[in-house]
Amino acid sequence: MENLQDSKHRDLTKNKSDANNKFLTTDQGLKINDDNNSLKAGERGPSLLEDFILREKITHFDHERIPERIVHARGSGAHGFFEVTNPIPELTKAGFLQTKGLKTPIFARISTVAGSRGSTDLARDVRGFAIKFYTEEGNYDLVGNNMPVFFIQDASKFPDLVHAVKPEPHNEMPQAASAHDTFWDFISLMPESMHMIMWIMSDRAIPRSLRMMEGFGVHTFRLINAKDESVFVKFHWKPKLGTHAVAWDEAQKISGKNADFHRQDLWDAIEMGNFPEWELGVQVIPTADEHKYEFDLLDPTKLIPEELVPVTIIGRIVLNKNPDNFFAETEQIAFHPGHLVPGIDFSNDPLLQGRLFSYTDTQLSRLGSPNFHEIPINRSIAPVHNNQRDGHMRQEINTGRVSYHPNSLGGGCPYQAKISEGGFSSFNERIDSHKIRGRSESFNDHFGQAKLFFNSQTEVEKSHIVKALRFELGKVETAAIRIRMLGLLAQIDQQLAEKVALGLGAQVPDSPEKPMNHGVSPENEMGNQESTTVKQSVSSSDALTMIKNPTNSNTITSRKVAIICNEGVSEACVANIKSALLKEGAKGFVIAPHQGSLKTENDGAIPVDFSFLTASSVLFDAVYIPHGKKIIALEQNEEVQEFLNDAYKHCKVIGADGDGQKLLKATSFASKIKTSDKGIIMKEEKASKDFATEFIKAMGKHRYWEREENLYQ
Ligand code: HDE
Repeated sequence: MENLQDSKHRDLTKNKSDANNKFLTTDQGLKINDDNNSLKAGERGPSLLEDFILREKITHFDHERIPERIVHARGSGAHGFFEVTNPIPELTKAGFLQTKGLKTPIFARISTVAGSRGSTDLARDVRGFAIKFYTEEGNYDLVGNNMPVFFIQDASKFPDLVHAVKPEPHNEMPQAASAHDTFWDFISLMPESMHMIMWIMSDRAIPRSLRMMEGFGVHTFRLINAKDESVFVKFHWKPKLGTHAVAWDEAQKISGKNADFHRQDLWDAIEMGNFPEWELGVQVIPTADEHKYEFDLLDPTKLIPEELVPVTIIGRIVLNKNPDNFFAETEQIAFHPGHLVPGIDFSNDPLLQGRLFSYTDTQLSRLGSPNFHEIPINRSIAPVHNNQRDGHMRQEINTGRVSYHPNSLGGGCPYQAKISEGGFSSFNERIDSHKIRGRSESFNDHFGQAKLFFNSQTEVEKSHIVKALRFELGKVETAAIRIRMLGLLAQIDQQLAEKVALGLGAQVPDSPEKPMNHGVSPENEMGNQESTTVKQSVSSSDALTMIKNPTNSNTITSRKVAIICNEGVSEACVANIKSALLKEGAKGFVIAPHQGSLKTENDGAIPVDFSFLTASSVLFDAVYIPHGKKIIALEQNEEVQEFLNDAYKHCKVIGADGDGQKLLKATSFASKIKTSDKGIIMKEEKASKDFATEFIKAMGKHRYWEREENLYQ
């Protein structure tokens, strides 16, 4: 099979346009002589209607915007490839999974859900993670999230969920935030959301980088092999850089300092050649095991613990090229879980089933035409021939008189493919059932896996969940909603509920309120027979934590270090850390009271990357204070103090050598530093190799969260 890696790039080249050395023209190709002045009746006279050049320019401008995505409006995308490392022909006949080393071009778009297109990247939210595979058998879309479960079990509740979380309709507030009454009102009446609520209140919802998140297909899918045998699968993708988060206080500050933080991080990493990479894997469940577990495989509020079914890695996903044009590619790309190739099929998960309708439908209003598949980024590299015709902005010029099937005038073309010729056929599942509007009883355990998730977390992670809930519910104005939530949290973990209640100054209710009191009919309107809690066969799973996550590595590749400097800084110290970081693929940035250059201790000069005004600790992973004659003078600088305070508060590595230590010792937190805190590195000796090695090793742990114990009591 030909290696396909560049085939999509070749395809896109047909539509690329470069204005270098070209004349300015109208849309009709007419060369423009004056683009600065409209046509007027006299120099001081009115503009003339006949100015078709002005009219064309302004008309086009007036129509530049398209509706943003109803959800996932804020996103960033990149090109890349998927490479098979472990072919699985015994499980699927999908062509792009058959041959070791085969590279299929992809485009990935990673997004937040609730915020508008211009909203901050660091909102507490689930991240969408959608990947389009341009395979030889047509486009395959894996449209997942960075959390393996979802809020609701049935598609019919999706508009309600989204209405509840979006800014409130009367005043359009708050933007990109779930911390408001309507969201928690809805959630407190939806016990099925409790597992997802644990995920969204955990640090998974505030990733350090889009490159440091896991991806999940969420629903159960089917794979089908050439013998028409099927297995169920769950898709997982695991980041090479590990799964990491920022602190919530940090996330909020980043939103102010650089709302494009994640977008920029992804862009810069790719530009620098630090290509983000994930391993793609599957959990495989034989069809015979469909009913083996205490949860239903069709229930999207449940995951399959990796202790029960391990993830088999089948390939790697690499993002290696930024888009040429955000609108043409990242904005216009249209995903759909129903874009399938032979060998992959759906399950009957009722959330997935609803999605199969929604995605084409939404493109019709967002992209404006059923011809959205012709937009270059959406175009398949496999040939497209059918009898679909016309519509807005049709690009293809179909020749001949035949646009129907069957036909004899066109020789029967385009003809249907046999299965042996790659024709798609749905899995031949036997269905023999009553038509019902309801839900299976096997979906009724709403707390079992919420408990599993909570119990799997380290103490630090549990405390972050408590704080997140205190924050979110603390912003809720209606006391009854807060109390109702405490009642639900108590069913996950009594201590969790009590700790949250303490922060809210409220009491955990003795018996939780029934959702039925709030417009939910007792008999099954939500499918809501009483929630039951089923005993879990796994009580704790490391794959669910971030801190103990098996994907974690101690690489510091692409991490950023702030080097705090003043006039008279030791050039040797700066050079020492910079070169040591560079060897690890990380980068040091000089930050000083002013931009330009800084005089060094030997009357040399070093360039300054940022001033304290244009940089902030939250934009870096660690801080280093090198030796310098005048470094202690920064003690008086409020911005420097805030810089260091934040770095400490957000549990980052802080290092200092020589006189740099004096500045560190002059901070308000100096007296709190424990000798056991391995994230604080001080050395008398200047510019030593040992210091750099220790600093880098410390950064490998990402954060020293245990520091929070003496920060918040
Ligand atoms: Fe989506 N979702 N979704 N969703 N979703 C959209 O399609 C929808 C769900 C996901 O970068 C929309 O083109 C329904 C789960 C991603 O372009 C829309 C339901 C998961 C993206 C839509 C769900 C997702 C979307 C809006 C419940 C994780 C962004 C714009 C039945 C497995 C794709 C668009 C991109 C986007 C509908 C639930 C992932 C309206 C009805 C569960 C990553 O069609």
